[in-house]
Amino acid sequence: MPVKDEQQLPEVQQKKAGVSRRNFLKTVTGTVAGIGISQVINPALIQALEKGLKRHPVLWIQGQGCTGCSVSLLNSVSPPIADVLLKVISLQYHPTIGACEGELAMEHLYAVAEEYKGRFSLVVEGAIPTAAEGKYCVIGEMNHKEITMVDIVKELGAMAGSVLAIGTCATYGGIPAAKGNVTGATGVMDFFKTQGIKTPVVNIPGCPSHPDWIVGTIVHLLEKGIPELDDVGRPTLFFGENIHDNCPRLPLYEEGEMSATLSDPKGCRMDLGCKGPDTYADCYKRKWNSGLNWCVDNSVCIGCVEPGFPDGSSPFYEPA
Ligand code: FSX
Ligand code: SF4
Ligand code: SF4
Repeated sequence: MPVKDEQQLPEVQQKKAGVSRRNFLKTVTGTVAGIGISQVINPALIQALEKGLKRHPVLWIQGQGCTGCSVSLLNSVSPPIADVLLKVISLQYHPTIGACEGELAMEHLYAVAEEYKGRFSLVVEGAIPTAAEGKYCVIGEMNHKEITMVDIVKELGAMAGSVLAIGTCATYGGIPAAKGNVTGATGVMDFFKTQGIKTPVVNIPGCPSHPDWIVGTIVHLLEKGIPELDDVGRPTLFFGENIHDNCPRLPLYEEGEMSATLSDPKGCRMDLGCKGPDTYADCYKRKWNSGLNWCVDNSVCIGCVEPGFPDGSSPFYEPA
C-alpha cells in the first residue's frame, strides 16, 4: 500500500491525527515539551512516517525483573502497541510475547544479532545477576549449554549499535539490587564498565517505565540518534524536570497545607513520604494510564526513576 504523506490525508483524517508531522517530529526531538507522545502518535501519523522510519531490528532480553516494563509498554493504547512493534521497529526477539521458544528462539536471537551487527538495538529489561557466574538467571540453552543473562548482555551488548536499558532494574539495579542483594544484581551501564563494553546506553528508568518514555526514545533514536542524556544516562526530554518544582500541589506545600491521609484528595503529600523533591521525571504532566492519573493523585511519588531506588527512597513512609 503506498504511504501517504499526512498533508495528503483527507481533512477528517488530518483532524483525527491531531498534529502535523512537523509537530510530531518536534515533539520527539524535545523542542515541544509537555505534549504527550501518546497524544501525537497515531496510526495515520505512523503510516505517514513509515517512509522515513526504516524498520529497525530490536532484540529485547529480560533478566531480573517482573516484566512490568513490558506490560507497561504493551498497555500503550495510543499509539496501539501493535503499530509500534510491527511498523516502527522490527521486534525480532522478546521472551514474553515471542511466537517461538527454546533453542529455535535462541538461534534466531543470535542470527539476527550477527546479520545486523552494529545496527540493531538491544533492549535490556531487568537487572543482570553477576554472582555465581551468572547462574541466577539462565535465559536459554544452545547445544546443551546454558546461556546466562551475563553471557547474553556481554555478547549482544558488544555487537549492538545501541542499548536501551528499560526500567529501574536494568538501568541502576533497582529492586533486585536493593539491600540484601545476594545475586550481585547490577544495571547495564555498571555492567558494561566492568566488561569494557563501549556501546552507547540510554537509560529509561521507572518501575515500570512509562510507555511514552520507551516509544519516544525509540523514535528519537531512529529519527535523530541518541537523545540528550542527563548525568545518569536518562533522556532529558522525559527526565529533565523536578517533580516537586512542577507539581500541581506545590502551592499547597508553600501554604503548608498537608494531606493527613492518602484518602485526603487535597494537600501536599510530603508528610506522607512523597519523594517528588528528589525525583526528576515528567509524570506530573504526562500522567499514567493514558493520562488518567498519576502517583501523587492517589498516593505519593516514591522516586522510582532515581538511581538509588528503592533503598534511597526507603522507608517510603515513617509515621511522625
Ligand atoms: Fe524492574 Fe521492569 Fe520494576 Fe518490574 O522490567 S523496573 S521490577 S516494574 O518490570 O524490571
Ligand atoms: Fe512536592 Fe510531593 Fe507535595 Fe507535590 S505532593 S508538592 S511533589 S512533596
Ligand atoms: Fe515513579 Fe514518582 Fe513518576 Fe510515580 S510519580 S512513576 S513514583 S517518578
